[in-house]
Amino acid sequence: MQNCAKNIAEYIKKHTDIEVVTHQDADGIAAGSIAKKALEREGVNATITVLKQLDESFVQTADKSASKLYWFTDLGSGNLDLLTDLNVVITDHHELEVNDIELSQQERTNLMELSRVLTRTHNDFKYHLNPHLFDLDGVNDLSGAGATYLVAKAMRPENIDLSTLAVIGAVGDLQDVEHGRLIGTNRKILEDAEKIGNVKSQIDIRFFGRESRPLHRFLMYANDPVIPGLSKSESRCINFFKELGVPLKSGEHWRYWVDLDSTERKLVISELTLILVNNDMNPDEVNRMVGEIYILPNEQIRTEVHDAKEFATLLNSCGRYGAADIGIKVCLGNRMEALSSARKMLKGHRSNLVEMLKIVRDIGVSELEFVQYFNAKDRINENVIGIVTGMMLNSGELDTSKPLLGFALCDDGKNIKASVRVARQNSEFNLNLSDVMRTAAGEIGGIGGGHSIAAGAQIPAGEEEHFLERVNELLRK
Ligand SMILES: [Mn+2]
Repeated sequence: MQNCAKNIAEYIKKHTDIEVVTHQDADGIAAGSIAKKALEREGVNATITVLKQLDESFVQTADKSASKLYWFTDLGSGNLDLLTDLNVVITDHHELEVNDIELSQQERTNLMELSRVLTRTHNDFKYHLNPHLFDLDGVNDLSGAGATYLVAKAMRPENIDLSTLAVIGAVGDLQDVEHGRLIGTNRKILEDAEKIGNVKSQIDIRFFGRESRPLHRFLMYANDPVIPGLSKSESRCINFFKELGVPLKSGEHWRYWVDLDSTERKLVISELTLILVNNDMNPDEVNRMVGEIYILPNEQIRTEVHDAKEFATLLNSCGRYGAADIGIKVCLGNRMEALSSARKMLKGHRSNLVEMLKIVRDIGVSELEFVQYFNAKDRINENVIGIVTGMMLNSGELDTSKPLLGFALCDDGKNIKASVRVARQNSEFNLNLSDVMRTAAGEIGGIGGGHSIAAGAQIPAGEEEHFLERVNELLRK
């Protein structure tokens, strides 16, 4: 991968007219920011375009001249056939796809092989860095931001400081979840970030909100794992801390997890462990509670940007509300107005998500033999259907052995967005949802793709039932 990154870096340096095109989620925003900053250091003032997904409409209006270079970050690999007329480099981690063609497993392997060959020879996709091309996975090993960082680092050693954004991108794509820590290439990138003192990894409780939620609310929203008797009950969480003798307030102010000293933290963690064990939770589940977390020590404590996970959530909410530019500014170091606008969006995002979960409960989740689903129609926006599907599946309210699929009407009013997720607990799941989505959608004139455990599709409205039947069938197979 390093050689590939070096080739790409050299190729990029031959251009001055560069447009960075990236994905709108946290990983994509981090990836685009890495590219933007690296180019700035080469004296190139690149434009950034942020897309929900890459499709023909972008390519139709794109500049096809040889002097213009497009740097696709966190997208591109899934649409190789669209990009043949453009001068491109791609740093992505999504599965390789060719649109509108249904591939068998054998053909997919061939495509991978072909792409590897093209990467090594003089051809269209010589400048393509993707972990899948190196027999690594794009779920735990490397994110879009990480792939982009490898190229940035090859451009100039001082770009090592951009490793911080690569860690944020990886965590934003939940690449640390399965193992409770970053592994593989991500781990090497983390070492870079630690070496320069930008990130500090430590073992701690992994629930969300260590920096941003008062203690009792922090526990109340814990969902991975759910804590029997405490999750969702504010009063019981308050009592829990009272009984342990851990004060909820310091003077007038609520205390946050980061305010606890190490004795208090250990006390709480061992008590929570006891609760889980007493509720017959399996050891793997119990282990999920504690793991590696990533602190950004140069940022102000008790702000979202002090913790990689919270930083990523901040970026995600910017992206979801069409304000990726604000997220990019925060990535590039703005801690003033951009950060405060981003916070406003995060606040809106959270209350919006709580509303969305209520809507899903109201609609109800139906079951087929191998998949469960809900159809939100126009009640949930297509931009958040994926995150809502993931949250619902991990809420502790559903059977986690089957994937959950959510439908929402697209903004265009003509298509339906489908998002499918496998529960985090379901680590034995070894089917490729990206394949399932692409195949099922392809058969009814739609498109699909993504990752093995989180994927999506866009299909014509009215085809939901057909689509579901096919998904169920493919999962059965
Ligand atoms: Mn990504």
